[in-house]
Amino acid sequence: MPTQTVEETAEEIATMEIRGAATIARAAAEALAAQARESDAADPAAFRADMRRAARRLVDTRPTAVSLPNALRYVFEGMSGETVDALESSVEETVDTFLADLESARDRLGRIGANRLRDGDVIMTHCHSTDALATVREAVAAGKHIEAYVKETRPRKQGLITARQLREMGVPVTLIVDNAAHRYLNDVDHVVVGADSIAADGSVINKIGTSGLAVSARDRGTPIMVAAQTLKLHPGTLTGHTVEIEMREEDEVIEPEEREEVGDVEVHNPAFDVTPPRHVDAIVTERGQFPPESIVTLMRELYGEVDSDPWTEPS
Ligand code: RUB
Repeated sequence: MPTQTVEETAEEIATMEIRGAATIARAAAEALAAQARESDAADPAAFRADMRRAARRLVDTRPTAVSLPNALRYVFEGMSGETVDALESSVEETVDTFLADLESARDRLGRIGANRLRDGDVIMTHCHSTDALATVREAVAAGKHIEAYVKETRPRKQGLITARQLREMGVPVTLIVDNAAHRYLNDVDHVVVGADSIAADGSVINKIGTSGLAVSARDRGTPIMVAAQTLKLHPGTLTGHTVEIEMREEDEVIEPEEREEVGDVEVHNPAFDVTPPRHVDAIVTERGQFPPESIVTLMRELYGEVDSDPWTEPS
């Protein structure tokens, strides 16, 4: 297991060297394990306080992907013991289980999502999602020929990562700028995207531009599949909390020299948007596929009502 510190991981999540909801969750859990291993706490209370501090640092990095707090909560639920050694082992074991679950959920979800894809289908993607790509990987593994239109995904161009990974699977790829999506949707059988969070009403929070793509897909009659393991379900939305949309730096949108030429304008750079459930055909999870409106039942079963975080107590 890598021994990256909490601070290093937090920095890399904030700067998006580590990005994508599932990858962020994995890195955060690994960072908690590293914190546990390296703890020099003198007693269990000090150990728990260190873990709470570490979790707060990690959760403060980016606000939108609920997979991050869900991963931390999973580790805190598994933390038990009356001595520092016992606590440390429990964290390490819980993190190992979490990482194994994460992978098997993605693979299972991939197999379920692949059932929706037929031999010869053309998909369109937005951003880069490991869960969305898992569905294509499984479809290809089942011998289906899949082709893809890949949206570039301004401003960070995660579409290039998707394009490369699809090519590695042998999928023919056509890269398009975001504005060309509507133009090509007539040739597309499925829009396939991931999610950072899914709200109790079935709204999907994903990379900015997903909602526009979903509206265009509806207009063209193209089904939209959201591939999201249950780690992306946002239990806070059961009790009325909203999902915070991250606003990022304007430098991602406009270079400082361009900025000087343009003059005095505001630049807004929201990283995510909300796609209402009526624009989504299916949410595919490792527990099966769901119409968005029914996802609340699964959310309640898996998480119950979560109204406080185990790392919020002062230390
Ligand atoms: C990534 C993004 C992805 C989801 C799902 O945004 O919106 O679609 O996180 O990814 P960013 P995964 O690049 O800003 O982190 O399926 O890998 O969890």
